[in-house]
Amino acid sequence: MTQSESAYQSLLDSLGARGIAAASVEGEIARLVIETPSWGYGDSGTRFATFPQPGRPRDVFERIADAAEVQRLTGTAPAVALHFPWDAVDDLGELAAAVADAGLRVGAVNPNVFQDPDYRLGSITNPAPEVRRRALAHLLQCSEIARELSSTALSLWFADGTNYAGQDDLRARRERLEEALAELYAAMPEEQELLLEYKFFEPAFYATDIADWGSALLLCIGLGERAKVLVDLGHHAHGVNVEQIVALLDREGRLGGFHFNNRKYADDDLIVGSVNPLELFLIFVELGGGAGRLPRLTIDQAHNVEPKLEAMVRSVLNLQESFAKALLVDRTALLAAQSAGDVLRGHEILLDAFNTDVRPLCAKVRAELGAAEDPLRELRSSGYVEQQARERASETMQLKG
Ligand code: RM4
Ligand code: MN
Ligand code: MN
Repeated sequence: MTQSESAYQSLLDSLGARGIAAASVEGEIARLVIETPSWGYGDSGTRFATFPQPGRPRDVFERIADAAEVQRLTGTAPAVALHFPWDAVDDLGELAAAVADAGLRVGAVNPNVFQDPDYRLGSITNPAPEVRRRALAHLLQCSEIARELSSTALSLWFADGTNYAGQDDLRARRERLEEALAELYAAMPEEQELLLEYKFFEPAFYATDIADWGSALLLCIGLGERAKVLVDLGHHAHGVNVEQIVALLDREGRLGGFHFNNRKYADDDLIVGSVNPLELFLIFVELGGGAGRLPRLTIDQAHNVEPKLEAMVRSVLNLQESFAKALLVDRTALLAAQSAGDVLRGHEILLDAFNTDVRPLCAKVRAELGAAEDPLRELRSSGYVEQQARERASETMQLKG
């Protein structure tokens, strides 16, 4: 028996002793779908510096090639989220064909109304009607792009907000927001969801127009059933119980999806699960088991000093492992402990699942999917990054950061 076979066998034995059927857990892991972000592959930096990495993609086609490599290695990342105009091309048909040829599909389409100089005082909340119209026109155009690329979600994040009390009227800004979103929602085709992301600060430092889940949820309820809240793990104040927010939104049928990343301080956009793996596990526990129940799971990270492809692969693996651990929770015993009012037994049941080393199980699933048993080792030995470094030598533009 090889080392990995014996690791797998001893995990099977211990799961068997706990009454867990490995086959059904493996089936669910195999069905997990993670969207990787096109913008997570390109150059990014902090506001202090950008350090271009050898081999980083220079355009959307090269970003798609890298996303396909992550899918080849993990078998769990078949969708790529796009950001416009960062990913803008002359011919959308050509882009759609490139995505399909790479064995991928387009995930959420993300408009960008935060970089143009016109948006200094906001986009759809801007006091100037002509700026609001321009921002709305871009959102409408992105919905059209999403339709042409067979994407089923328009994922919105607004940098809108104010830096000083008195800078603008908070209620007027809310009205402008509602008005623009209603017009957008009315124009969106049936198959598209409108995902609304919140963030409590940055770049606005006094009042962000969509600062928290409650603010986003109110807007979604006003819009209609296809409007849902998107939870970015880096967008809360310290101490906020994110898994509780997840449970609540899910219960209301308004959990549209995630932007996965991790943070120690603010919106750090570090590798998901790298700082607080327990929180990530508890989020998957709240999502309640099977892959079929999961909302859209997108990575939203900026890899500034870490090797980009390794970082993306590590992120997918962390998500796969957290999800696998959540599948191991003994729900019957948990319910019994909770009904009996046994405070620490329920906690212990969660820790039993969290502390299980599921790596052999995930490796087995990846091998069965035709992906790599050990994706990081395979990436390092494949020479892919070195080859791209030779082929992609010229300058590029900076994306997120
Ligand atoms: C924001 C937010 C958005 C992302 C931008 C670039 O903090 O997370 O989702 O598109 O960054
Ligand atoms: Mn985000
Ligand atoms: Mn963010």
